[in-house]
Amino acid sequence: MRTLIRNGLVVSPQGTQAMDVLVDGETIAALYEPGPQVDQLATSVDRVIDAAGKYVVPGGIDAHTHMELPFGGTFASDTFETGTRAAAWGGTTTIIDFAVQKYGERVQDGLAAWHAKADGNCFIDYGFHQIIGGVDDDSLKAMDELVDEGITSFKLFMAYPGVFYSDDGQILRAMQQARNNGSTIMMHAENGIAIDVLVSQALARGDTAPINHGLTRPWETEEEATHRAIMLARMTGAPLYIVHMSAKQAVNTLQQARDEGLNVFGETCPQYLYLSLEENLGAPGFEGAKWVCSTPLRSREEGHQDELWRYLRTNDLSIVSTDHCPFCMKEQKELGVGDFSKIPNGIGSVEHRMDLIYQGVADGKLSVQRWVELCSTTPARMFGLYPQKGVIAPGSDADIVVYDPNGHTSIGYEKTHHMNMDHSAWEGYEIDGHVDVVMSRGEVLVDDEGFHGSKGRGRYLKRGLSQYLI
Ligand code: DUC
Ligand code: ZN
Ligand code: ZN
Repeated sequence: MRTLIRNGLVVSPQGTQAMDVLVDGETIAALYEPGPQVDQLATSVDRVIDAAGKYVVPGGIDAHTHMELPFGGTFASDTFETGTRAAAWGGTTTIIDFAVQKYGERVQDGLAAWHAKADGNCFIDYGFHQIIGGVDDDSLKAMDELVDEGITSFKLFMAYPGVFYSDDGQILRAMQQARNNGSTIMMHAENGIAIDVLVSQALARGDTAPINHGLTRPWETEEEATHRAIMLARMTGAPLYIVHMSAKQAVNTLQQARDEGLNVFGETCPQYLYLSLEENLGAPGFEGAKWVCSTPLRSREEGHQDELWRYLRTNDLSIVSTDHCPFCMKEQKELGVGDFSKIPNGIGSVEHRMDLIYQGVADGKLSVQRWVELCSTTPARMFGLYPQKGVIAPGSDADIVVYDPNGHTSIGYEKTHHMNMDHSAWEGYEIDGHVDVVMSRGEVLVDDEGFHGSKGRGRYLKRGLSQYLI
């Protein structure tokens, strides 16, 4: 099957260029200067997609999702089937999900359980990071084995004592291991010991509403943990990637470390760029539960959101992922009625990331090149998928999105929603752009006729080491 995408503007971090793209089978075969010489080729291919007036961009890579994550007595409501289908609808053609090693479990068993959930169920390609829930001699050894299996990044938690939490000694040991095997440590940087005290004190006072989730996780708990993680990384020489950053003070600390030349990187998510403690977590009644996630949404009055957009521009934040971790209100978020600490933590966004960050382009906050860099190219390079993914170039997988900057997308539960949730955290968001065509390894999954993908076509991706490390 050969497809020619004609008349579009191909976008990469380096620039935008009018180019016609030839796809042969699963890969990109060639790029041509548009003109009459391509006319003849157009008559010999199987399919021509007209991208006049549109951007042709590498498929989105969401490097932070949690399909079916066990959390707070329930499971994230998207399966690999529903979650990857929704991702494709929104122009994301690769996810990297987090396999979980629970405390007391063998790392390899946790990984096998994740393969059992994902293999044969995905609509798009997928890889795994590994959560290490219990750092000990066995799990440290397993880290080396996993690197050989294409899992080259390991997430540790400074929050959630008694569940995923690692203490500083455990973090130090895992970082030493990563330094030796070339992998990256991903960190959930929040001081969970301090947070647990603040949570018990709030509950004892009778402060049980969802907004207390944010009030008991003040920015200091994120900044302190970020600083500590950076110092531990500095001692070991390990590369560090801090996930879901939301506090401007924490990113400022990261910025200083980057300015000193440390191998430290930061990620943020759409919810921290748009939503806030006051308007969302503080919504009347139990409504705020929709937006309970960790790190929490921050105060708009304090100006975190604007600062994060700025840090995206200056590359102090390098990637936008979603931390997609959806829960329904009914029977899931509702577990926390009368006790905010029992609300499962997470927001579903995997379907909307490309649109929401494109809106930053439409609003003049980011260039279109930076959009592609943040949502596709850097994730590919950071997590060992480049140049198979993250770029439109000969030899790369034909994961391609045709995006219409003159189109429009109304996000809402009744409108564009395909995630397995009973509400949308993004209800009412209007986007000045539209995902027109989504292609994954040469196969059109989404076009103006609807959805064409099939379950199980997505392949497991064995990842290499990060390209950003020395
Ligand atoms: N944060 C969330 O909001 N959900 C899952 C885990 C996490 O760290
Ligand atoms: Zn986390
Ligand atoms: Zn997460």
